[in-house]
Amino acid sequence: KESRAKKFQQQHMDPDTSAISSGYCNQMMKRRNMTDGWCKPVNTFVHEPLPDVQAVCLQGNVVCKNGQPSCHQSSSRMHITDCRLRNGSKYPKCQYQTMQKEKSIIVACEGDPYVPVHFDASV
Ligand code: UM3
Repeated sequence: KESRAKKFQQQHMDPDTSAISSGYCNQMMKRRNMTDGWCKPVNTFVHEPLPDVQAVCLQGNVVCKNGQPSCHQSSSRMHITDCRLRNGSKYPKCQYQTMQKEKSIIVACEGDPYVPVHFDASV
C-alpha cells in the first residue's frame, strides 16, 4: 500500500512546473488520480523543491483544521496552484478552476522521518 507520505507527494507536489496554463488543474487532477470515482473538490499543488516542503515539518507548529496538533506553517511564502471544482461540474466530467498564488502553506506531518502527509490550508 502506498504510504501517506508518497500520497502527499503524488497529490500535492509539482516542483518543476513554472508556466501554468488555464488547463493545468483539469490535466493534473486527472493525471494524479484525483478524478477516479469522484471529483476531489479542492486540491493544492506546490511548486517548490521537495526538501523545502519537507522542511516545513520543522517550522511553526499550529493546530490543524481537524483539531490535531501536528500541523506546521511555512515560514516563507511558496508558489502554489489551487484547483477548485467548477460550480456545476459533475463526475465524470471534473472541470477545475486554476488559481496561482504565493502563500504560506500549512501541512500535517507524521512519522520518522517526520514528513508531510496532508495539506491543510494556505494562509
Ligand atoms: N485541500 C487542499 N488545499 C486547500 C484545502 C484543502 O489541497 O487549500 C485538500 C487537502 C485534503 C482535502 O486532502 O482538501 C480535504 O481537506 P489531503 O488530506 O489528501 O491532503
